[in-house]
Amino acid sequence: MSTFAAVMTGQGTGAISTIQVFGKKAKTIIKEVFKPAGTKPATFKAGEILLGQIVDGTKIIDQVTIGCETARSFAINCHGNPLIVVDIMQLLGRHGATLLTAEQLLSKILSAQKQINTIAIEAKLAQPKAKTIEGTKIIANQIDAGLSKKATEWIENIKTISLNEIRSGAERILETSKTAKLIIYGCKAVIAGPPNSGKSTLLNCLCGRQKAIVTDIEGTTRDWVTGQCQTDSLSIELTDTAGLGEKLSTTPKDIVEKKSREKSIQILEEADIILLVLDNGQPAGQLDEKLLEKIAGKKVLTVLNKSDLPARLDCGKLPRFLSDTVLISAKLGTGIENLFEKIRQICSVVGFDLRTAVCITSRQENLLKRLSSVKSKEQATSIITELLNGQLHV
Ligand SMILES: Nc1nc2c(ncn2[C@@H]2O[C@H](COP(=O)(O)OP(=O)(O)O)[C@@H](O)[C@H]2O)c(=O)[nH]1
Ligand SMILES: [Mg+2]
Repeated sequence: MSTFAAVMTGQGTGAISTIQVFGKKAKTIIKEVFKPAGTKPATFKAGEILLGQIVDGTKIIDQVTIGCETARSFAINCHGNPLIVVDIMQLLGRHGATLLTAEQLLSKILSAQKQINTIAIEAKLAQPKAKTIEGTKIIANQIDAGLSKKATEWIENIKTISLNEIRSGAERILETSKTAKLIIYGCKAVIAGPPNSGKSTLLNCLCGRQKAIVTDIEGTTRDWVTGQCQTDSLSIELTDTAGLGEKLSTTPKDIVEKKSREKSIQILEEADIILLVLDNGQPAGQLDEKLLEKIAGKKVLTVLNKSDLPARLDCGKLPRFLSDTVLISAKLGTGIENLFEKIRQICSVVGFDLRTAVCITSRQENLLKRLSSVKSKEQATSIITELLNGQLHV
């Protein structure tokens, strides 16, 4: 195994940055680039913290502390200026360290611990990406329970368990994982609907601040505006896009409008849920057919806005897939808790068992897909073994 270095702290300026050096020659490299403060030579014993300078020959790069974590793992804590960080990384590179990303290095460190399986390593690597506390719990549970436990059980009982049981088990995990992913990585909600129905007002109301411009003039929203909000275990990324429901069916006037529309359609296709905002104070106008076509197969919540005005919209005339409705006033902020509750229901996150087995990486997902149509016990054993102990995809 060679020696690796990576910046473990976030990109950009910070008070302090941490560079991890890990591997067989880590101590040798550290000794070459570190000059301890004071007169005593440094011992680099595990558990020690050393104060000194990172030097390139006679040139001082920065004053640092070094945490000696094990005989082959050291954390250099330097000042957070990115220029200093780059200088130190380049120096380590010249002294023989292979430069990696934080995630790549973490996977090397974790893989070196023989007793932990690949699912556990993937869980540890995914942990910082979770958007909610519940998401972190789902991930953590895959280590001792969840997917690790399920895969181990399959292997232990491979002689007695039926292929059908394995196939349907894998299918169930894939299905449950869709909800788990929303809790872990967040849910993308797109706000669509006719002009002036209150889409931008809703975005501002849900984000708790003025992100999108609101006026009575049609076409006020020219681009797409995003915002973030949270309801219990669900972190929601909202997008208010120009032209969604306003003019998808018409021919674009120019290249800018064409590009803007293409982007709007892409955002729509990637959405987990559509919030279709209609003006409850107006009789039903013609809903854009292209929009309806695009959202027909998706999770849709029809948001009847402007509940503070006399109701004029006849919901009975709406297409069937728009029948899940909630009445709000985005301007007054009323009905918002009901709206959140509906979103949670539609996303199936209510009462989700955080200990259930789910897949959290595309490697796991691909293996489970193969397992769901497995043809023999030998093939099943090989796929499950790969699931537990296969190569990481970092
Ligand atoms: N009475 C009332 N007016 C609203 C409500 N929500 C939005 N509006 C008004 O409707 C107009 C259009 O709102 P806007 O958010 O720009 O609509 P968009 O075109 O769908 O983004 C503005 O004058 C808003 O103040 C509401 O709940 N009640
Ligand atoms: Mg708008």
